[in-house]
Amino acid sequence: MISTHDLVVVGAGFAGLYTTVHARRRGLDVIGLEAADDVGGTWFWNRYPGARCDVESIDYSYSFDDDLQRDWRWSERYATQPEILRYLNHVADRFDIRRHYRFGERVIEAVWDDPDQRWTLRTGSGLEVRARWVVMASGCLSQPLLPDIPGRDTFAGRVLQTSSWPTEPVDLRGLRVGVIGTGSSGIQAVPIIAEQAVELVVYQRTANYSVPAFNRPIDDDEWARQQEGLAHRRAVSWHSPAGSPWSSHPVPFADASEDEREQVFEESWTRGGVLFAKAFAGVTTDPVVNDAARDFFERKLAATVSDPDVLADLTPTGHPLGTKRICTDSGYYETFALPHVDLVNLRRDPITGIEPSGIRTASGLRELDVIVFATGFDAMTGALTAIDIRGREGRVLREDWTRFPVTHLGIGLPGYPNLFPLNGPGTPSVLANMALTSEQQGEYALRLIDHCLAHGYTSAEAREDAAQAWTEETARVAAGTLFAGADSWYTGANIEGKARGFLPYIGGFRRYIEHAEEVAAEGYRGFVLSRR
Ligand code: NA7
Repeated sequence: MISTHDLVVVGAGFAGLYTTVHARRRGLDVIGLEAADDVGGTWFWNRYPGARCDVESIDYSYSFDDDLQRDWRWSERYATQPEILRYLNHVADRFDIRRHYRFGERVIEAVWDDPDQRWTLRTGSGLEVRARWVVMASGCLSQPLLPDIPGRDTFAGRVLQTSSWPTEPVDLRGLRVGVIGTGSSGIQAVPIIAEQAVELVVYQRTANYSVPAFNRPIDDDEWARQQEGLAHRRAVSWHSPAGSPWSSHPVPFADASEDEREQVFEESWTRGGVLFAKAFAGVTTDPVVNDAARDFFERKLAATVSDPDVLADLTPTGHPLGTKRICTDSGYYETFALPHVDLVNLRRDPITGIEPSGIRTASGLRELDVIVFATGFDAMTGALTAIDIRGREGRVLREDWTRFPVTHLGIGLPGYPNLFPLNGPGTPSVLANMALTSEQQGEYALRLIDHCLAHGYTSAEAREDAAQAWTEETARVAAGTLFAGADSWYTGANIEGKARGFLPYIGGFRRYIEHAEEVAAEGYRGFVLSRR
């Protein structure tokens, strides 16, 4: 039997849980649909060894409830996947939100009924729900990519994917393991897999920039200091370009002396991981500053990797530092000094196929017991285009988006009334702290719904021209950076045939909020609000 609700929230990760909690607080009849068997989103699926967030735990957590912030004690500076999953479970229990979700329900179809002004969603199991409003909190990196390597399905050993790692423990002790992919997931998993495997072969297509996390436990003193400064830290984060309290060195690179530059790079380096890209303001916009950061990185790498051939293979070329997300590692480069670990540079020695006994590259066959695919995602758009979304007048989202996703602030899609993606193309999302972007996005969608309910509107749909203008603005700000020139999942380049263009909004979290608030203050400018 089909059930009818005010709102459907698709997804039970950071954004979905926030939206469901706050929809309930408003008294909306909300149903959540989640493909996984439980809450957690990204942190439910990506439970590979070494999985850890690259944003500090104190920042990568909800800010909306002071008691929650005080009661939840993070144990490490960068939280592991199990700890973040425990946190999201705690949030679900604390706000009694699980009962509003149907788990194990993957949405496969969403159809707009214009006369009724409602969506009907259908899941793989055949469950159907109707609702006036739909929030798609289905994730930016949730549609895994499994490359179509010839013979992939003939492998006789075990195949694992970092993005859908089994829930039961995986024992790799004594096994020969191949890891394909050296993005954040591969780079985090490799050192841990190396501790178990008897042989480990890392297949690298593109060398990435990775900076040590300098992770550490948070002791009681540090925790007390963090709690004391938390209100200020949150306020700074909400007004920052990336939703975290860190900013670049106040003196421009050009005005800094050689010594000062070296000191600033060293300090940002020891701050850890992605924060290195913030050393100076111009790291990802000015080639001169970028080159200086790259030079510093290369010196650190050379001091870590002694074998000159391995060092050459691990040295990134072809994309400026920071234009693919800098990886945050714990002992990645050091792993290649171990006698049972080999690096295969696929640019020189490409994979020709997978066979029952292992992976064959141009230079020969490596026999393996396990292949781990750490090969990334159909980012930003994949979770939406995986669903057959049919809007007004028969529009089909996955067809519209073959050209490029055109959105008004990411939230509004012309042709698809009342369907609000969170953290989608045209939002800061993956370039900022997703815990805060999820709060901002969820709240914004709910306020738009509040506005409609208060005025008796039955639909809110982005206008074509507003969406076109925002998409052009997103491209314009990206063009002022070094990002647009790099092949990455930010630009759709990791998927053959995917429309190319910079997907997230890189103008900054705060600037995005200002744009969005202006739109709201003008009665949701750029949206057509109508009554039926
Ligand atoms: P990423 O960052 O997209 O990394 C995927 C990796 O897999 C990357 O090294 C790819 O090389 C590699 N890849 C993809 N397809 C192939 C094939 N066919 N052959 C060889 N290698 C391949 O995904 P992650 O899961 O690591 O991280 C995603 C985000 O999660 C990360 O940025 C954080 O924000 C959290 P390529 O670079 O495309 O040459």
